[in-house]
Amino acid sequence: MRSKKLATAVLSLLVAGSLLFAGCGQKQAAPAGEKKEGAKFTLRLAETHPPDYPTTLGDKKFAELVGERSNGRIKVEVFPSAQLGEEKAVIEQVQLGAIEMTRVSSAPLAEFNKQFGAMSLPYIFDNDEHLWKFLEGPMGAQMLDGLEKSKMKGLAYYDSGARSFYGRTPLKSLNDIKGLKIRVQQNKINMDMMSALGASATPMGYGEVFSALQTGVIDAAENNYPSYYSSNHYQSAKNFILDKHQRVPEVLLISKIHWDKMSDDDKKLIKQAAMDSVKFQREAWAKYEKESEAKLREAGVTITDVPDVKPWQDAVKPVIEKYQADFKEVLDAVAQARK
Ligand code: BDP
Repeated sequence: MRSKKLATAVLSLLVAGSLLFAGCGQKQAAPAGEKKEGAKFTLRLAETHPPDYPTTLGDKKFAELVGERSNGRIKVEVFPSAQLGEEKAVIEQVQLGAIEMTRVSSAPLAEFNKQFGAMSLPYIFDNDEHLWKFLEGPMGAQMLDGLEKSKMKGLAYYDSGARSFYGRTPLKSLNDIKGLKIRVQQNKINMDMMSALGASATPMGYGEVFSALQTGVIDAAENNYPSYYSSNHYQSAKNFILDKHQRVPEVLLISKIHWDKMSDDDKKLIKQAAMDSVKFQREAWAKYEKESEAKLREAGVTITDVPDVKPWQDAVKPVIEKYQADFKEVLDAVAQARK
């Protein structure tokens, strides 16, 4: 399945790459400056989730707004279902300019831009309201702009709810997490978090988790309701425990190589369309979150509430302590957003 996906990814890249500048009558990637002054161009946007998933719906809304506002001159083409590759590989391609845009989780971004690591620290946000107050504040904007150092330009944040554990064996309390082999998103904070919980971390791309759970290569993974449901992970990991250890925002971003080639008017248009797609994405998120929870319950998944997260917070304290100094600026802003 993976190699077929990879072949499709390579093919899509080749096809899309050769079509990219077809509107300008060119076959090669344009040199800097080419997209200025009303140029016609296409931006491919890589998305890991399926077409009906709320981040993909946000991407499509963004594409629609860009199309309308540029009178069809700028086309955003969304490639869902990891057709262009897994997130980590896609980010590398975006840095190189081989893929123009992507929507990714902050977690893999952390390996390319340190500040985003803070978004994987457990329990730093009290709830969604707190998270969004932070994201919409000055530090949220600064982090998006700070991606320029990493050859990308952040445009907007999308909702991703809270992440919780799910496994093949019953998960009723913190104790049940101990000793498990758990798949994590690829960054070092997640590795430390699993050690703090007494589990062993197995980092891997999202697309590999389904078969890893099925074959028992891993015992457990963690995610929000929408991903747990749409990825079918619940079919072999039927025990979900709502510990809500992280709120990891999604990021819509563009390759700096392509961003720098655009006129100021086009940059404004793209940035505004991204920001205007957020409300739609968050509504789609809220709706899908409820629907996926209902479908999971219907499918007979065991869902355990965690009324008191204090023991979980205590267990992961060493992780916060380890990274406190590194992420001081971000954590100060997180504290500020709580007020
Ligand atoms: C989902 C994110 C997706 C990540 C995935 C993961 O939307 O971008 O790839 O988690 O766990 O919630 O890797």
